[in-house]
Amino acid sequence: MDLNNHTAKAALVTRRQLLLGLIVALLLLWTARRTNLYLTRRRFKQQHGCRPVRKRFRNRDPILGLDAVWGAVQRGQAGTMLEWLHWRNSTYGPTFAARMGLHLPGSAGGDAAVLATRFHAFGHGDTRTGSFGPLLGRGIFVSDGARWHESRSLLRPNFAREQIADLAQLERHLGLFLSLVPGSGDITIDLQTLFFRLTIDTASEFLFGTSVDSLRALKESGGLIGNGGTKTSDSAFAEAMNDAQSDILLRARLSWFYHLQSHPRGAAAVKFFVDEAVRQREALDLEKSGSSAVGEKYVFLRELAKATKDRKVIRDELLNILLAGRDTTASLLSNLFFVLAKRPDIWAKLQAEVAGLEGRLPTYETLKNLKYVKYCLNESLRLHPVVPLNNKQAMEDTGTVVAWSVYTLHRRREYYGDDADEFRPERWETLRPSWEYLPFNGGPRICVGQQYALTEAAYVTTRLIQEFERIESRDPGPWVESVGLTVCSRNGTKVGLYRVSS
Ligand code: HEM
Ligand SMILES: *[C@@H]1O[C@H](CO)[C@@H](O)[C@H](O)[C@H]1NC(C)=O
Ligand SMILES: *[C@@H]1O[C@H](CO)[C@@H](O)[C@H](O)[C@H]1NC(C)=O
Ligand SMILES: CC(=O)N[C@H]1CO[C@H](CO)[C@@H](O)[C@@H]1O
Repeated sequence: MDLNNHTAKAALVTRRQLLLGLIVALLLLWTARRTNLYLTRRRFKQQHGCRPVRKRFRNRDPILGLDAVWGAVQRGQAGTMLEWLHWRNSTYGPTFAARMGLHLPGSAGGDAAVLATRFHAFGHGDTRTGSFGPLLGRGIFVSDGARWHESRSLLRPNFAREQIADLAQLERHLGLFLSLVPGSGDITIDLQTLFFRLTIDTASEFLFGTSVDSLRALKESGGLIGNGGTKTSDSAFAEAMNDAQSDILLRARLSWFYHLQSHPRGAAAVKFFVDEAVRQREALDLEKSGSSAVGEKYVFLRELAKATKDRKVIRDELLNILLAGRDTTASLLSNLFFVLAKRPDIWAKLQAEVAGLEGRLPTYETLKNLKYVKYCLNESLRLHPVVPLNNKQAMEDTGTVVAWSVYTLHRRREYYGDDADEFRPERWETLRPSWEYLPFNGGPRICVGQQYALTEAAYVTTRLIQEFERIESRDPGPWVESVGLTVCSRNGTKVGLYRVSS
């Protein structure tokens, strides 16, 4: 009995000592790591002559920065997140440090070092794999280094000039689009819904060789009838895509807390995509058409399936590129038409320019001459950049996350003048910006779809101007952001369109 008690006490003492030892060891380890990081950062600053970030956002929660995470989620829902970040710039100056769920984002600035000159030193690190990983796996958006390089090389030939210049398939989808728009102005429609379908239809055909044909599905289900464009039915594909995206978003905002968030809808959506990818792969095996014939189109999906048998890799890559191809161009068009519907003066100038085509369908070459159309696209991407926020993580040494707001950068008065907050396409007559205009990012990871996107947006804009003589906004309020993976209009693009009377 006594002996037992004694051993129990001894065990207790050793356990206590063990625990204490463990705590001391952890503290030492932590101190060593902090010291090492501190020294690395100091050496880096000396080598590169860095000036300190003087301004620091005053977090109410200085340790985890939960106030900033909560602020972002709340303002995201209210449609005022970008303005909030913008306000932080005017209070704290263009570069500042802040805590946000263990990450340290700053704000707008000249990002040439992060994007170009010191490209290899920065990557996406773990800032993306966490939130994007479950949907996007290891595709082009999420990967760095050799993996990224491989993805990019496989994708690039799809965007060769002669492939982009082939506008016939775009016109086919646009025909369906037009057939869904009532031409008698008094019916209000939401152009944004239609733009999202148009771009997924064209991007899937352009990259996979087969269109998901969501506009056709909409048409067959009875179309988009009046009253602000209520969705009557939705194709499974578009629905799954939406689900999966809201899931990524929530987790991107929650920063590392994404671990706590379950995502049943996202998982279901992923399964849908895996099935689709597998089916495509099997069809390819059946065809057995080894090498593509000379002059045949480069179809990313086919080349990818040739390059790998790994279904997970195929899945990841397809999802990445679909995500990139759908929302971006659709958001640009939605934002632009939201403004056009309220600006008859700009609409009239566009009409005057497009009249030069004398009713012919635009071609890749004739589109190039439509300067004012391009000014409008550039101006929309400046004032309402569809990818408004971005970040990278230092891979080599300091581990710091650098985040910047393109939205804020594009509104800086020292670059764009006192009317920076106004939509004024004419400013592009003289504007030649470099690192202060980054709608497509810059450096080696610049958007691979830039020319394709601008061509598609210019084509669609031109065609709508040819088809409709008047556009009327049915939205009394100003443009309000909806920050998803891209930024579009929170209230959609509610308009009445009057067909040209022939
Ligand atoms: C107005 C339309 C578009 C805008 C504003 C835009 C913008 C951007 C931006 C800012 C990035 C960099 C994102 C990052 O930090 O990783 C990016 C990357 C990318 N974009 Fe676009 N994009 C547009 C359209 C498209 C389209 C239509 C496609 C494909 C069909 C596409 C494919 C890609 C791909 C694959 C990347 C990743 C490139 C890489 O990491 O090497 N984009 N885009
Ligand atoms: C639109 O912006 C791009 C990128 O800065 C620029 O190269 C181009 O010249 C601009 N287009 C027009 C028509 O101003
Ligand atoms: C959104 O659009 C509807 C018309 O469809 C309009 O009644 C409403 O006021 C708009 N909301 C805002 C915030 O502008
Ligand atoms: C858009 C905007 O307000 N940018 C401001 C950010 O902060 C710097 C420094 O205070 C100003 O010069 C910019 O105009």
